[in-house]
Amino acid sequence: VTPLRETWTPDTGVLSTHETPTWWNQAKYGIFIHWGPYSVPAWAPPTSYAEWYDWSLHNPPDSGNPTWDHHLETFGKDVVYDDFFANFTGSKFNASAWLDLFDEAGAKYFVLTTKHHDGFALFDTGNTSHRNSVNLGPKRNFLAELFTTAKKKKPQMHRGTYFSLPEWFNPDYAPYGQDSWPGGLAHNAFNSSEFEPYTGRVNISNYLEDLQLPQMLDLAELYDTEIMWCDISGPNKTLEFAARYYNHAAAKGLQVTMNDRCGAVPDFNTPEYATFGATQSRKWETSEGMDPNSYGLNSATKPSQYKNGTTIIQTLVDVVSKNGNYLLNVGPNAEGEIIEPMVKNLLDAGRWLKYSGDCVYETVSLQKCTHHFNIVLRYPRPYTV
Ligand code: FUL
Repeated sequence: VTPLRETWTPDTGVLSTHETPTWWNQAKYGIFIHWGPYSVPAWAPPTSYAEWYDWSLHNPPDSGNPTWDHHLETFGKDVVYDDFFANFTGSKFNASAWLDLFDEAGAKYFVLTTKHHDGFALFDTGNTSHRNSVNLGPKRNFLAELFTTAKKKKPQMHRGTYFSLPEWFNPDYAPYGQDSWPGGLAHNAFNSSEFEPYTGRVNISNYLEDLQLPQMLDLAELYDTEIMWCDISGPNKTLEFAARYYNHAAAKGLQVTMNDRCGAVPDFNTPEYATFGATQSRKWETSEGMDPNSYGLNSATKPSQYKNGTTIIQTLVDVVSKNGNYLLNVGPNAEGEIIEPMVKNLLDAGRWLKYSGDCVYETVSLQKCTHHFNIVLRYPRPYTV
């Protein structure tokens, strides 16, 4: 348990004494949501992530690349990635409906992609960048809507934020070299002498100080995120961030946590589409899509390929038995709906959790639940038992 401290300082030794909170250790099951302009094309070849559409389109920038071919056929060569912002409407986004679903599914927390590698934020990024859903496209602050509704309607549901430290094609990130397009702007995939726009960029002098850190601090201090779920790591100001985050949390009486992709002082590790062979002494969390290969919605995947209720429960039980949490991802469509087959699978798993949830939540030992787990592992439709 994290020692009580009045003040956290940006010091590795101090910050590494921070640990995952009890609520997170006990929660076991969360819903991850990958939603952004990539939900418009919603496409990837097998084994690629659909939320990587922008990257895949440019790598290699030539025919023979399945995303390039798909794009040409479906949208034509004049459509660039930023054109998708206009079609990312969120017109059917309903925070209450999402939260009711997560609750019925038996999840105890959720983590929303507040900004993926494409740099498009689902919250107001103020004067650090105008590349967000408040200035562009839907003109809505989806993070605020979801968090405010959650605080009001489902106060017991914990709230987390995924945040990509790099922005792939932002020229302001290019000096750091890592996980960005060399030199900054993307060459047009169909005409390499042209560059694509990086819509919403504002004049800043230092990506880390003027964009990355202030955006992370807003998630902590304006939105009270309880899970800072960073991605990619790389150049960062995470020591400064963590000290401010933990001080803010202490002042507000919140117990918060940070994953291992913020670049420093992680509370927990995050294997992806992977599990451990044996129980780990330190708490961990695995994430994966309900889609077998993607977090973002991929229209090329057949719903019959999704993890069904039984598979979800089997995975959850396996992960929990090894001291992990399970962060299961759904990819809503561009209008903001979680599509029917995903809803069904979540609810099927939720029915089993209503019956046997006491063998999952808050557990430290699985002994008393062997019977329930045998049911899960032996019968194809355990939730009807
Ligand atoms: C990865 C990302 O590159 C994926 O798109 C996804 O967000 C996953 C959770 O983390 O590193």
